[in-house]
Amino acid sequence: MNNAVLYQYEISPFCAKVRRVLQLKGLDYQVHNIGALGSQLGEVRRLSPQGKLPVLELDGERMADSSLIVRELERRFPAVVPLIPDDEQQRAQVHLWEDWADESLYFLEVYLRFAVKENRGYWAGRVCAADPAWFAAIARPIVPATMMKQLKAQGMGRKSLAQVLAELDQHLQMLNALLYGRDWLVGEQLTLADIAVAVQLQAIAATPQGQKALQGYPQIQLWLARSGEPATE
Ligand SMILES: N[C@@H](CCC(=O)N[C@@H](CS)C(=O)NCC(=O)O)C(=O)O
Repeated sequence: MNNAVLYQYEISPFCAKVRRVLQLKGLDYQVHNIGALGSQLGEVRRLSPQGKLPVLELDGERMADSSLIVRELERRFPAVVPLIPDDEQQRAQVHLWEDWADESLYFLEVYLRFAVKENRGYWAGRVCAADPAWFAAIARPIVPATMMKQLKAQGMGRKSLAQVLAELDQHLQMLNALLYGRDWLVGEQLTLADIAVAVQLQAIAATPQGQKALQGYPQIQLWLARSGEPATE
């Protein structure tokens, strides 16, 4: 591979999933961070028809959607131990775990970032981190309302914090039970299942409420440290 560019929202867990896979495969890549301005100016729509990130450019060819990107990376750069197992039942399990992480855990995380009053200022700032200062000043106050609109349409945004935290704890109890006596979610080594769930949980753990929820589950924390992105500082 000559050239890989990851177009990303820096705080997106889907972008973290792709970064983790690129890193595990030892592939060099550049990162192009997009902020609220790029999104507003249609930069993201020009990169992908769904208007979502991540988008990965490989030797000039662009692909969107973290699940499709990871499968394409697996096809082009197979590892000795595949991230998506050959065994059909294990593949099915990986698929279910990834879908659950992307479609369920993700919205808990968006809720904790933007529906919780004391968190939203910080995360709105992170969304605008790649923007010029003048635009960030305009966009920061608007970002939480935009996220809340999406969250309400999805349904999670209509729940109370107590309900969302109860839901999160239920998920953690389930994960804890399934990890009992095991190192990995599927089979005997790291797979995309671990990565997909870990990047969402790491995003959840980056909020005070998420971090507190995880404190009761040391087993999950250990697995998270093995599976997710290594801490940067
Ligand atoms: N299924 C997609 C989901 C990607 C996604 O939802 N990305 C969010 C950022 S975390 C996004 O680009 N949202 C912009 C929007 O929905 O307009 C994937 O796995 O890549």
